[in-house]
Amino acid sequence: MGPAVVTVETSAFDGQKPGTSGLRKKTTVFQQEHYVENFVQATLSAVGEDVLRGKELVVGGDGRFYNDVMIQKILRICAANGVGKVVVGQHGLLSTPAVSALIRSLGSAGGFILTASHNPGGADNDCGIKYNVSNGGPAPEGVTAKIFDNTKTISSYKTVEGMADVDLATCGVTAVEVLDGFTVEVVDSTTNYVELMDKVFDLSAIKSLLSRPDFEFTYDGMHGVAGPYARRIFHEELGVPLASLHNCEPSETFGGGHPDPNLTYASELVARMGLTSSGAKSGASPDAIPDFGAAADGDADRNMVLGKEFFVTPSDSLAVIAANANCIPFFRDAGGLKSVARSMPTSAAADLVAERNSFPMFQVPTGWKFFGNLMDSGELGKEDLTPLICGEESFGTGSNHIREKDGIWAVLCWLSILAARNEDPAAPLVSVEDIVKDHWSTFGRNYYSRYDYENVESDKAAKVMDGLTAKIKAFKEQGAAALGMDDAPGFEISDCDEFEYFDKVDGSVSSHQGWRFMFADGSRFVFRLSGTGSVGATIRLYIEKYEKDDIDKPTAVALEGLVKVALDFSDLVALTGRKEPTVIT
Ligand code: VG1
Ligand code: CO
Repeated sequence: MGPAVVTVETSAFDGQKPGTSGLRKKTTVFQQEHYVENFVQATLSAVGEDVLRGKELVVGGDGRFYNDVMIQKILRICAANGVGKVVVGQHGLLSTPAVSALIRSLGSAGGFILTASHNPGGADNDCGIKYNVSNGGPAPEGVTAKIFDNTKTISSYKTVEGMADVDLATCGVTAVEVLDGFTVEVVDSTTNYVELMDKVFDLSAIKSLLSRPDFEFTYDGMHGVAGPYARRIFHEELGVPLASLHNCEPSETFGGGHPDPNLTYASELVARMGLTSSGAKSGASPDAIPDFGAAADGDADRNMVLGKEFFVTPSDSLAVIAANANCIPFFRDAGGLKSVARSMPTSAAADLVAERNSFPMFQVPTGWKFFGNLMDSGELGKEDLTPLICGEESFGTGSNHIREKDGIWAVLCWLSILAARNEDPAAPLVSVEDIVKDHWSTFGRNYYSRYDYENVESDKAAKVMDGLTAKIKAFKEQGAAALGMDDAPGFEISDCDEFEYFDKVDGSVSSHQGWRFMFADGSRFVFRLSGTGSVGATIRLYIEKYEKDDIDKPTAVALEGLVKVALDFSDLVALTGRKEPTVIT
């Protein structure tokens, strides 16, 4: 007897709700019988059997523990549901941006990405699944809502009994005998992505920069899936010695670390770049510090960029890339950048670039899925807003070359800008710090910081947020006087709300996207609850203050007063018992 399609009875699991970016839970939760199958079936049913019949899907992940098991389950369920073909990255590895790129170049119907992104991996940590649609981007809210509905009512799923595990170690096509015919093609994880980067950038200009004797480059793959891409691009294409590429071997547990590229978790790289976890100079000898350092998260869609003894905030990075987009052939050849978009909590630095260039700026809720419609605006019959650069304060930057944020792309953007500023090999090196400071002196500086309070008990977090909702209501009804801020002279809230986004392209509305408190001078603080955690609640506090001329202060000094006001105002310390945040960036 060959493999046969069977219907397996199951019952619904609670909480299979896709968050900011897919479904994320403890690995032990994913390991429960039927758990993965339920979610995958709910997804395929949400997309529609008729839509997927005979079509192709892409599957790959960041190499974390249990991905291999999930991939084989997905293959069986796809086969049983009439999907024609699944393209899988070799060894099951594909970065999030590479999946987006593959879906687009192959014209696939969509894809599954197995990752909990920046969350740690391993038997005691997290797993995740996200579904991307045919434009290569994360499933929009309409689709994720349908998936969640299906998970609540599911009573059976289809799979193939007797189908052996497909060998993912060797590239090539495997035909699996099932009712309608079904094939799996294992592809090299990096080739398609590298070809795309070669089209977007002038790699030879970057290669010249990297060959300067006074320019040292270093990269940290954080033991995630960025490693193989970094080796292919930075080493094989651009000539960077392998010794400069650290932690570039994907590991099931990310080497026991937290694959989140920020000042706290990328501590190895941060120290190598001459900084401490607060972003201050560590006092290491500048001669021994590289000129450029970068890191990625588990699934390689995030990036952190550092200069010698210098941290570039993601919000500034977005603004600098946007201001210098013409250094990059992808933008230059299309006649220059047409618009910029950022998530609401991201600083307004990019807005100033948009204003100066008279192109539109869009502010969307947190999560990459909201950028997709802007990128597809032309195809959707609206004014074409592309080429477009998008970014989030959470170390995510990207453009319409794909429909996800892209960690390696962001590094290549920075290298392109550096290459353009350093065309004369005999002139002294223009550094990352020089470029950012030039930017500030032109546009002013948006001092910015994010405080994360991880793993707060959910009921305590809810109390903080309920308090903020009540204050917004009081402000709307009775004005600023009702906020009781007399002990904070100089800080008068000029407006506040719960952010709501109206998507001009498809007319959808997304409400309750964060609590915003604005001041007359453009300063603000914002509170949000994270949608990517797997236990308890994570409260994020975002603080921003703009200075036109006073651009040389340490961030902590510039924001001190505002942080105090935000904490007093929210009563966060008393309500949660947390005196200090878990991470400050
Ligand atoms: C976080 C970030 C958000 C990002 C999301 C997914 O979401 O704040 O900007 O898009 O992670 O990134 P939240 O809901 O926890 O604040 V990734 O690289 O983890 O897929
Ligand atoms: Co990620």
